[in-house]
Amino acid sequence: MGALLRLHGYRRSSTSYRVRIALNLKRLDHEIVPVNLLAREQRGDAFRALNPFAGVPALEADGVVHAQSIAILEWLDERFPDRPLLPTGIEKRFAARELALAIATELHAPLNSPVLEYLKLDLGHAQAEVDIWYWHWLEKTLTGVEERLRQRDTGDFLFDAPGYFECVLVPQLHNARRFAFDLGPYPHCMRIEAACLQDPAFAAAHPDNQPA
Ligand SMILES: N[C@@H](CCC(=O)N[C@@H](CS)C(=O)NCC(=O)O)C(=O)O
Repeated sequence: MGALLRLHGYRRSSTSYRVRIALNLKRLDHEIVPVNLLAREQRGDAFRALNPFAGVPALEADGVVHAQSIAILEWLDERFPDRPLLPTGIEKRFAARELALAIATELHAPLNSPVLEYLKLDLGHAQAEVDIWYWHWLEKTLTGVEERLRQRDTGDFLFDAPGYFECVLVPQLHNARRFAFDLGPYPHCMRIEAACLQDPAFAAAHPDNQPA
């Protein structure tokens, strides 16, 4: 059942942070291989040979490389069923995926670093305009997430313990704070974040606790 797991990632990448949390929640031994996005290592030939999407994370498992953080979360649960990230039951599993995918596809995707770089460097937008773009997608998607959490009468976590959804939510809120976004209107999101940050699995995955 054991496997040699090697996570290629960057400490401030929210998608890498998702997978770090998942590996810690599932208590899977792994090695971290830092990829310096600022030095553009992800766009070099060596990294592209590993991951043709030229982004982090990439998870090597016994020599096979997996890319795309959400697919990696799903793979981890299928490959290592102990301490599952997804809850039991079709409706609960749906709820976790619904919220996680809202963040991954409607929030992270338009705010991802290559998109912001394209807006600024290729299309010539000023940083102030890029900030407006960033806040716009945060507000739109977090409003939906917050309302869904309210409808579900959520407590400290979406369900009984942190898992799939929390792996995606917490890194995105970390990024929102870096962009000085006011999270005040999203009390359910902030309550879940605060509870998660008490958990050693999340603390160990935090960007401040990673190698450079
Ligand atoms: N959809 C991919 C996105 C991967 C991605 O683009 N990650 C960012 C960091 S969060 C990255 O590597 N950016 C590289 C770049 O800016 O060139 C995933 O979920 O894994």
